[in-house]
Amino acid sequence: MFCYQCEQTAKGSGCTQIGVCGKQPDVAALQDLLIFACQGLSVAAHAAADKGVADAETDRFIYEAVFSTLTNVNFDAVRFPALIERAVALRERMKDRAASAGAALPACESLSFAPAADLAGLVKQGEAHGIPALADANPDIQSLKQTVIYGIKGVAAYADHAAILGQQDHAVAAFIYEGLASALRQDLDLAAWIDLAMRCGKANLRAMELLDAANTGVYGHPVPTSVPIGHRKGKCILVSGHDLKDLEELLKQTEGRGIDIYTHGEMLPTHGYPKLKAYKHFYGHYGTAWQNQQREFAAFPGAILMTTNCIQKPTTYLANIFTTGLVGWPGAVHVGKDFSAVIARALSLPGFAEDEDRGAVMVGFARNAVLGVAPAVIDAVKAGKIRHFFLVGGCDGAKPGRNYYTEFVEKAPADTVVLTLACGKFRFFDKQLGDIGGIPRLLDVGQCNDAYSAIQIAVALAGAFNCSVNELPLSLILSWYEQKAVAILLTLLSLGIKNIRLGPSLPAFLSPAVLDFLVKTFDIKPISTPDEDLKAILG
Ligand code: FSO
Ligand code: SF4
Repeated sequence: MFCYQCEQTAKGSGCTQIGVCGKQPDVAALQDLLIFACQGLSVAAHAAADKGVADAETDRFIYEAVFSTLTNVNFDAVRFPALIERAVALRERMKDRAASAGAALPACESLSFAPAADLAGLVKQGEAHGIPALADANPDIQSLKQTVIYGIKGVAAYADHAAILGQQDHAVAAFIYEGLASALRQDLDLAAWIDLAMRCGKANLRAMELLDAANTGVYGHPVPTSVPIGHRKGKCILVSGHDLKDLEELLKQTEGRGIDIYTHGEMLPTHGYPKLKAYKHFYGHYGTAWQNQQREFAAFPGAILMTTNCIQKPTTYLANIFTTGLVGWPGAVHVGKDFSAVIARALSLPGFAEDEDRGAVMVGFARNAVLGVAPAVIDAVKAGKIRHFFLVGGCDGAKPGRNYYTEFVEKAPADTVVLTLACGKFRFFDKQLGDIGGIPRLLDVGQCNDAYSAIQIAVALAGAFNCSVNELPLSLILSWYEQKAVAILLTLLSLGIKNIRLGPSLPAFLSPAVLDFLVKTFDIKPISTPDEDLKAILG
């Protein structure tokens, strides 16, 4: 196997024996084959799209299939054959539609590839379609190609979340088809790949805009909300991942059953949505970020529902954890949208024996809430009470270097405000940073899925100060882990945002020349130390 799509890749260069995440070689091969099958589908769908052919079912499938290959989503080999077969079936249908519409299809192995009949055969096929076999001879083109493929994985994730709540735009899928089909071509030069990378960022902005419309349209705009981080006596279910619809279903199905619902990881900001917080048994938040789940889930006295990434190998709690949607782990029970089995398990487990008050954290500072107090914020900046804003956000992970983010926030001066989003916030989410004239110094914008909200806040502030986002007293201090972060980074670059500080380490798939291009064009910088970076930013 060879995989270097995430930040924890082995030795900073690539996982070759087994994934650091726990991905087995057979699953790596099946994911590679699924991407190849999706590329065949994309060649046909891209040609068809050029002739005005669009198919919502194919769009929906491409989001799910590509999202299934994202880091920490699906580790269960037996779930992949059906996806590969469906990609090929939809490819055949799309080939017919493209031909009927007068589109010329290229001669390409991906258009005639037939999947093997059994799992072992598929794994063998996947081994022949991985990165080493399909790599471009030019390392810089290879680097940009993988950047675009990984960005597309992030786009697919956001588009899938939005589609689940009824928001779809064929233009997003059309870019995925174009990008995946382009990755099979040998005739594109560096400029063409840079253009594709920037357009991947734009497609992601649209996907995130759809997701923002979906979440706020269905559940209302988040409002500032205090969330207990202790617990109360009684039966309990912990919900993790990112999916709001799964949470809503769980809340509906557990209403009146004497079970409290707790969030874990990226589900924390869901407490701010009016239609979700209305459920009285939606009690509080338990634990921290995904990479601490083995310790935290083992100590949770109820059932656990994992709705998306980031799942890790279940230990003593295998019988308590259930997966739904695209997430999977071999041996963990996978459920649809009927959560009876999760509820039955929760009722059979002891639950919390006592109430425990561990304080609370504030969530709900998404674009609507922050922009609602924009005049006060602008006045505070003009009066010199707020000197600078930091967006300290992104993914968390296990590397010790990630202490940087905790220290950075602790050391940020008292006249600065920290906006945060995604699971990286758990490095400092319970710190009491106080306020500046009633404006909290720590503002939780939401999940990584809410990066659109943070962009809208920055754009609105730039409008109010009549300057560009790059001229605002705002610095972006980002942490990355998986491919949604790659997509967000491409979005920020496609918007011309400069001076981003990125850590804890740079992606293994960036070649020295591509990195040099990013540094020269966008002034992107690796993080150094909190003291040095704060000094460089604040002077
Ligand atoms: Fe974190 Fe995992 Fe949300 Fe990622 S839980 S690492 S960017 O999947 O999606 O922030
Ligand atoms: Fe390695 Fe990350 Fe790939 Fe897992 S997803 S195999 S940790 S590079």
